[in-house]
Amino acid sequence: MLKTISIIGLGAMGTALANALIDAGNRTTVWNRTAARADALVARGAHRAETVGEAIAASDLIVLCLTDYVAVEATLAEVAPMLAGKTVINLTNGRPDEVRAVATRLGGHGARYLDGGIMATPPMIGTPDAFILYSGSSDAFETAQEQLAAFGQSHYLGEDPILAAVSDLALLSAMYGLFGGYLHATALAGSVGFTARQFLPLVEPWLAAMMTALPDYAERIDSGDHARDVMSNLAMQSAAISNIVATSRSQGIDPAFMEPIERLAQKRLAGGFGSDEISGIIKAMRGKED
Ligand code: FVH
Repeated sequence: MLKTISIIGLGAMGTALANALIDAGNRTTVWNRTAARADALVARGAHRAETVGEAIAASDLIVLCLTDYVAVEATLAEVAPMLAGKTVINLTNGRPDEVRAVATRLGGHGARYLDGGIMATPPMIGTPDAFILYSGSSDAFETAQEQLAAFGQSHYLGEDPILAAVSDLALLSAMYGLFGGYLHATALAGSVGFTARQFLPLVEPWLAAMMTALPDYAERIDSGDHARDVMSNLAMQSAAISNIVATSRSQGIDPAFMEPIERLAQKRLAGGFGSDEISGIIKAMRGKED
């Protein structure tokens, strides 16, 4: 059983993680490039490491939470050999090529590497709504599982270290699609005088109702059958999408957010799939038309 944990990176998220570990009774060592960001945690009982090397030496379990992998590389450049025999959990957002490079390099130094994707905002950490995706060394996950429970629900996805990062980016893609759609809709409604507050009681229940379509879309995507029991065919939806793009332009709203979906819908229409559900657009996204 691991006795201490070191957190490297005390931005908004790293601070939330460190607070959750302290709340759960863990002996927690903290380090941040800008040292003052550790002050409040030290006041709550964390041990301040003066250097990254000191943070690594203090614990068998090292958690990294930095802006990006450039920061990870910069932080570990001098101290990577010190990670031999340690468990490293990297909760920094990154691309699969970056994850593989770091996993390979740290593995070469004898560290057990677990990559993670945090599906929560800082205030959610430590609540049942927070979940964290992990992939990489199953030994590392099993060893650290008890401590990781302080952050929220843990989902271990498998030995391939890129699984968590790609799943994290996929979920963020869904989130940015939602946010982008909401912002475009609010701009368009604003062009005829609605404030965002006035528009909210319309857009919020509409999005919630449309979310109920996802299980049906998932069935269609996995079966490849987008033609059965169609309620809202693509030809009809494509006409509406083009109306959105044209009306955005005429109302002085940049249609950039909606143009890609218009292009994909038209590609499917040109392929003869106008009577399918809109879920069939995924085939155009995958570049694997029927
Ligand atoms: N905050 C959020 O809502 C999201 C939720 C989902 C997960 N993300 C990911 O978490 C990583 C860290 O995000 P963050 O919110 O803590 O970010 P910041 O508050 O901006 O803090 C950044 C920390 O990174 C340190 N840092 C940056 N560059 C370097 C470097 N070259 N060398 C050493 N440290 C570096 C920075 O240090 P300092 O500026 O205070 O000295 C902060 O500790 C991130 O991957 C999100 O995608 C958060």
